[in-house]
Amino acid sequence: MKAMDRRQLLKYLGAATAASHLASDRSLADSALASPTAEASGAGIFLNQVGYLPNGSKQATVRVVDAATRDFVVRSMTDSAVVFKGELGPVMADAASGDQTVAADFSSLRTPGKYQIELADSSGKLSSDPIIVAPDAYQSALRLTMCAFYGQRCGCAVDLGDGYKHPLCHADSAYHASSGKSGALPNHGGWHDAGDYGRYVVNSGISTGSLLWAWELYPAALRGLSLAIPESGGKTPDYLSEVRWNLEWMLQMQDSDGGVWHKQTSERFCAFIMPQDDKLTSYVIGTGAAPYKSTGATADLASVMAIAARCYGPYDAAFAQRCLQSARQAWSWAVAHPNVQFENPAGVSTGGYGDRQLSDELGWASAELWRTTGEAQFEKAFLAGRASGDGGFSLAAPGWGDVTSMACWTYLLAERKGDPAIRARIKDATAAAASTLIERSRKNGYGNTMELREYGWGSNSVAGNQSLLLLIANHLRPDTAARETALNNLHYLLGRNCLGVSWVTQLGIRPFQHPHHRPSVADGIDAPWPGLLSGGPNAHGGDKVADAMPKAPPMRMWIDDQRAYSMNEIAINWNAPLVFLLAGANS
Ligand code: 9MR
Ligand code: ZN
Repeated sequence: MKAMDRRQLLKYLGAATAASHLASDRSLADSALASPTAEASGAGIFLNQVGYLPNGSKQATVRVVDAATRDFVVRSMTDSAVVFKGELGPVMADAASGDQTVAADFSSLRTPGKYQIELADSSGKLSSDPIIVAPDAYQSALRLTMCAFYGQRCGCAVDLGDGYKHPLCHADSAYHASSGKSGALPNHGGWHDAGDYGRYVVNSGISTGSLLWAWELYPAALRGLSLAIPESGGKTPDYLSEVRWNLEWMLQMQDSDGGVWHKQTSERFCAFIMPQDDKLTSYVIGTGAAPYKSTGATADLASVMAIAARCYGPYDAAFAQRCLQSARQAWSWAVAHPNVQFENPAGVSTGGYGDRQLSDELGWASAELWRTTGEAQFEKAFLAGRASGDGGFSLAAPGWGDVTSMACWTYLLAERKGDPAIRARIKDATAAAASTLIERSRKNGYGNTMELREYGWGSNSVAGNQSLLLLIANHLRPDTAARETALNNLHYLLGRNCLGVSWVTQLGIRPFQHPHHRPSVADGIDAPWPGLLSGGPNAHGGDKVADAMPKAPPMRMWIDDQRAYSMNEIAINWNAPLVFLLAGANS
């Protein structure tokens, strides 16, 4: 079937197309076209379309039409044998989706294979998408979501294979009047932030920070990861080489006084064109008034460079030293300028990442620098920040605007002593936050950890970052429930949701197709660029398409439409926690 015909047919069915060339052994016959779960309403069985680990918990959500249905079976797709018989859980009213749901738990099915859930209700027989149980179920997902960062590279030619490529882009850069400097500069590199071609230090900070944390926590899962990038084959692992591409750009955003400019973007967003066709000047943009650099960008750079100094030491000592030096200078600048907030200067309308609360960024920088160097001045600064208010001990999942928990966790993860009382409080607060999330997951029909108000812009990254919290909790105090709950969010993102969609391009049976992502729209290829996480449901509005949608329960406030940037954009800080989660799942 031609790609266009398939798309039209699936649109009719209310489903997204299965990506052809990465769909491995899953033919169209056993995917979207045949699946009853392709519908957004009515009876259906929803599960992780990528698969499950043999020893992990395994639950599917069944959307009920007939509450009298109590039993289900799992059948092997190899020889049709029934391998598991189970009883459905109690009927739940799931507020996030508005659905009546029951859970089908088949955790005790541990034998690798390909299966299907079957059940019969008054409307007839219902069977699920194919279920893969395999020890390496998440290997290719990890690779794909990390390769996506290579696809976001700016300032060089990119080739992901299968036609996903572009030549050198954004080679013309200059200081914007708002930066306090003028003239051209050779500032290339970094990752395009999202569906736009801007590069933003604050968002680069949380993204590279969580990726490097994954490296520190899960080296076994990441050391051997082969990404087919230009640096492959050298002595540095591909994973670190990819992250370094963005770090090198960040370093160039630092002024000689240690401060860091907030972003490098054009003055406005360009049209839906390929990056090499975007001829708008890429400006280093500042606050428009002295000191021109922002506290958020500077402190975030300090944090990330302090982490990088630890990670790259074994592979490139000179680079690690450069990172540490840059972190120290940035920290001093941020301490001297603790509250320079960023707002777009006149004539600039690209993304803001304008944080109003900057003490957590400073705390993170201090804690990372202490962890790397052991110097008392950094610990003192971190502890001083803990002394105010509740001391920041009600820990939440991190995000680009709130890195309190990163600061606290790094203090705890440090291989040096630290204040025992503070350490104990952080440990307890993390365990408390984790148990709240575990409880929520149990009560949610689709098993994720979000509460209703968290379905906002980039909600899928909230799920991802809550998993990061759960995995850190499990690392600090081994807790199977925390790990399993972290994976529940992975199941949600990859298909166990009320729309039956996989929110990662080219992954799973019904991956979404129309990200707000300029290369995916402009490249003339039907399927979008691979490995990209959609922002996900957003009940708060934020773009014309979203604002025009009829109100529905929050998980339903999503549409596979490239124009809906508040619901269906992709972004590096959304992929990063997903990579972290997949690294944890593979460990
Ligand atoms: O991820 C950001 C989200 O938290 C904000 O609510 C939103 C509006 O300010 O901006 C998001 O970030 C966007 C950035 O400003 C520009 N590049 C695309 C980002 C993702 O939509
Ligand atoms: Zn570019």
